Amino acid sequence: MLLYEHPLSSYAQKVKIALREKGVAFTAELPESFGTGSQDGPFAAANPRTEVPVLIDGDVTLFESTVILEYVEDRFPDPPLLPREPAGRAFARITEEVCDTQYEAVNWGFGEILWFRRADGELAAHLRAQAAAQTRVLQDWLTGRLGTAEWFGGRDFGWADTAVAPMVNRSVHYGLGPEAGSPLALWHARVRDRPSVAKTFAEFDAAAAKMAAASDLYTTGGRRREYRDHRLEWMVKSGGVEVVLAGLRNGNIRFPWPGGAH
Ligand SMILES: N[C@@H](CCC(=O)N[C@@H](CS)C(=O)NCC(=O)O)C(=O)O
Repeated sequence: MLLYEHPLSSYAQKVKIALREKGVAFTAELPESFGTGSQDGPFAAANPRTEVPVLIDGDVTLFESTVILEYVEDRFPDPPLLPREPAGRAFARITEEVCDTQYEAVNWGFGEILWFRRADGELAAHLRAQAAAQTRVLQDWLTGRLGTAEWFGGRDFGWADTAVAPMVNRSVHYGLGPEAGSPLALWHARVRDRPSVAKTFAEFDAAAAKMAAASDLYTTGGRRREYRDHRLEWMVKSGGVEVVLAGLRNGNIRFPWPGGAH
């Protein structure tokens, strides 16, 4: 199996944790054209949205991390990540949905300031504060869903843990982790000890250490960050519309396919 991915992508991390939990071998590859939006080459042929993750399993080519996770669960049912009973399955999917949309957007927004230096001075401070406040709201929401259980799935590690892990871990990386000793901090300590997660987080750490150099590709190197749906919404609602306008003026942001170039 081939997985097009980027080690910093929370969506890709979710899929890698699932594959590793199930003991499925795969080759991870960073697409050569990643971040360009180019519609040429094998990556765009596999996913016209030119987003990672993409899973290629023989004749089957899939994109969208949730669809990939569902395929992996169907194709390799043991050990299962989704609980058996309908309410538990729906609960896990809601946790994943909020992580993939709201939580991921906050993390992305913080990264636009920290890694991609999209703002400085007062605007940067404002956007960082917005991200910090929203992170707290989301971590409180997750804490409520965890309750007194060991895992988001209850007694067993599962689907929701796979989705939450990259989100909370990235907050920890940003210095916005849950309070020490809190149920969510204790869950994070448990989750990062799992071999599937430890390997995935080690790959994240190695890539994060190189981000200062990589971000120059987007300021001077001709790459364009994709501003889309929840992420674009986050930037606008949090007070960063000027970041979007500057990105358009400077030609270093793009919108999704089709017709994403401007
Ligand atoms: N809804 C998609 C989102 C995937 C996504 O946005 N991936 C980002 C990386 S985290 C990406 O590949 N962006 C393309 C780019 O920045 O050029 C999923 O769940 O797979």
